[in-house]
Amino acid sequence: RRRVIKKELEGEEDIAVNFPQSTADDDLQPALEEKPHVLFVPGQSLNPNGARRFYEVMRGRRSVRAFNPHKQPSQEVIEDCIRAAGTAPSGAHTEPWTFCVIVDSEIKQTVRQIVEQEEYINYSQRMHAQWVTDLRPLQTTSTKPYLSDAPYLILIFKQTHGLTANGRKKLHYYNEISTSIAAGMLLCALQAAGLCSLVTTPLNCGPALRRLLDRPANEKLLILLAVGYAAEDCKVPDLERKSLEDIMVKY
Ligand code: IYR
Repeated sequence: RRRVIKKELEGEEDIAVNFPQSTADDDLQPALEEKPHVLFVPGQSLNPNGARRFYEVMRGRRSVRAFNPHKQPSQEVIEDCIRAAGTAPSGAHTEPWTFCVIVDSEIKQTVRQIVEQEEYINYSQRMHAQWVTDLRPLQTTSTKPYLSDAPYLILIFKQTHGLTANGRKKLHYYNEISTSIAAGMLLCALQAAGLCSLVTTPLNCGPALRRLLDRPANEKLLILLAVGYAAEDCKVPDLERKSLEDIMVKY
């Protein structure tokens, strides 16, 4: 029976079938406090025309790789954006994310060194020729000035598990999906605040960056964001986006 479940779940078997420790049924407790539900109160919207206005904001977002190092967004704005990200839904409401905000120049410089060193190997050895070729229109290289120029770096870690009050392993279901959703919401909030951002997923840099920031072993780097205002002469690729007809199928 177990094997059947495994086969049907395709890759989700770990969370569905493999419990971290055998727990006698009588001392099973939910990680969340079990209490009566409360009446749902609808939140604020951007209406009238909320969806259109939100789309108009988001369509202006571009991945920016040249930042103005002299124009500093306020810490409060960054904090509100991370608050917004922290409202993301998560598996069993485990909130399995950590947002590390780096403003210190020396730490940014060290992040840049770590990433550039790995990216040099990525571009020259680890990424196959087709991959490097596909990136040519974006003009990316292993040199990453934005990692030291951007006023903020936000390193988003997924927590693969947590700890309960009594020191047991707390399962973080769908931690990667949950943290990715939160990351997407952070990108929206940054755009709404008039800030530019760049998503990077530095290949092979996770462990070194985790150690640099003293994060525990249950935290794995998911995404590294550079955040700030674009440099005056910032250029971006001349991209087009798929039309609604190309991304939506109606039934
Ligand atoms: N991480 C590398 C390479 C890279 C990969 C993809 I896929 C991109 O869309 C962009 C870059 C870098 O940051 O240069």
